[in-house]
Formats: sequence, structure tokens, C-alpha cells
Amino acid sequence: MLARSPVRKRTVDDREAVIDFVQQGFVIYEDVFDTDLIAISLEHLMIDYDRLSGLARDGQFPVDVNGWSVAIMDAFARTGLYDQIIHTPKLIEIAKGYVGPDVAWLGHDGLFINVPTDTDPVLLKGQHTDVWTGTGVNTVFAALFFTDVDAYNGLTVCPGSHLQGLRPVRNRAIHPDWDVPFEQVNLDMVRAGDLVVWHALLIHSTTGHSDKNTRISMTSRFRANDGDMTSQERALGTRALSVGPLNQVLRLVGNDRLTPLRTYGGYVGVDRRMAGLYDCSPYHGGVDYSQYLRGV
Ligand SMILES: O=C(O)CCC(=O)C(=O)O
Repeated sequence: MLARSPVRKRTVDDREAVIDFVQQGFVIYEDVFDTDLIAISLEHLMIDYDRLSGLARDGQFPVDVNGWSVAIMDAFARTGLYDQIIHTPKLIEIAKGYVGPDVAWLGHDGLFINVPTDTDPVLLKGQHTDVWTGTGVNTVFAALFFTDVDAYNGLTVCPGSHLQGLRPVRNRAIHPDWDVPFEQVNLDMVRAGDLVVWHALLIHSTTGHSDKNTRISMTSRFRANDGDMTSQERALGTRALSVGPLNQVLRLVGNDRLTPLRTYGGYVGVDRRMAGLYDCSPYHGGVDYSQYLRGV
């Protein structure tokens, strides 16, 4: 049964957020991203979607919203817009609050284009946990919504279900022998720009499809940039979003074997190309030429 939720949205500096995460298994954050960045990103994604759906209407290929989402996401991940999104300071602050100062963003984010007529199960997920599909329990899921959701096309979660351990699975669904009831909460209050994070053991699902509205969101994952990765995570690859102070010291020393006196009497600093990441470490600066190169 779907309950109306008492869910409170949180901001980056709200300590209650982490308490929600521990006890409920999910958090909705608001006011994380610049609203123009979200609006321009949505426009960018919709231009690509309209192009592919137009070509399908012209008979070039069949309708395949899931396949288009993969291609659109691949292209989007190479844009400056994506780069700005994942380097948003408040997003990195949130991530550090869960996994510590060394944050790694996993590759191959999933784009969710949830359109009224589509029936592909990949974009209409039944109840599941992400551990089933290879995510580690120390990895956090994060879905950024580029559109509002309505009562039909959002995300539904089972608060507290992550505290019951791993749900047994059969044929990609909760095993019928282990199917104990959990409250289901439809996160229909999510609005464009909100970020929903959840624990990899949380039972959740796509609420469904609206008969008139399209929902677009990007599902990503982040984790600490050390410790064991699952086999899937190794294949997805990671990108460092922040480097903590202890790691910055090691970089200035130069290597993990702690070679003595590498820079004694010389310049103790990091390579210029790493300056953004090693934000507490000195480097020889100059003009930031990237500003002249960046497109969307
Ligand atoms: O956004 C959704 O509707 C479902 C996303 C999801 O369950 C997932 O990516 O694991």
C-alpha cells in the first residue's frame, strides 16, 4: 500500500539528514544545485531526446527510450554541464558527510527518461535493492531530478528496509518466501533540482508512469576513494571529486613509500593540473586556459 509521506526535505548543512539516512535509508536534499544549471541541463537533454524521437518518428529506428537514455547520458557525461553538476560544492559536501574526505564518483551514471507510453522494465523498476546488482554497501546512490515528479512517475521507497539486511531475490524481484510487508512511501514531493540519496540495501522502485508528464533524472553513485570495490564498481570506474588532508600530505611527500627529502630545499607543491583536486596544497598557478575551451 502506498502511504502519503511525512518526508522532510533537507539542506546540505542539516544534521538531521544523516540521521534520516541511517534510520530511514534515504534523504531528499533541496537547494544543492544552481537552478539555471538544472534548467539548462534539462534543455540539453530534451534536445537530444527530441532529436532521437524525431528520427524514430521518421522511421530511422524503432522507439527505444532506454537505448536513447544510454546514448544521451554518454553524450551528457562529456559536457561541461555534467562536469559542473558533479563538482557542485554542496554536492561534494554532502558526499563527504557519508563517505569521508576522499570522494570517488562512479562512472556510467544512469539516465532515467520516464515517458508516459514506455514499457521498458529498465525504466520502470520493480521493488529491488541495489546490492542485488553489484553495488557495495558502502556506496551511496544519488538521483538528481531534472524535472518535477507527479503522483505517478517518481520514486517509491520502503523506509527502514535497509536495516533488515539483504533481501533475498528471485528472478529480479523480492523472493516470495521472504516478502514481508514494508511501508511504501511515494516520493511525489520531489522537484527539479532535488537530489535523493539512498542506501544500497534500501528496497525501492519506480512509482510508475504518468499518463501526461515526463520525468527525467540521473542516477549516480559515490563512495570513499579507498577500500575494497565490488567487481561491478571496478568495471564502472571512478573519478575523484575530493582529496582529503591526509591524502594531500602524501601527495606533497610524493609517493606512498614516503621517499625522504624529495623536495627538500625546493618547491613543495602539487602539479598544476591537479590543483583543483588538491585544494589545500600549493601549486604554481597561471592563466586558467580551460575557460577558453569549455563548451556546454
Ligand atoms: O529512479 C527510479 O525510478 C528508480 C531508480 C533505481 O531504482 C535505481 O537506479 O536503482
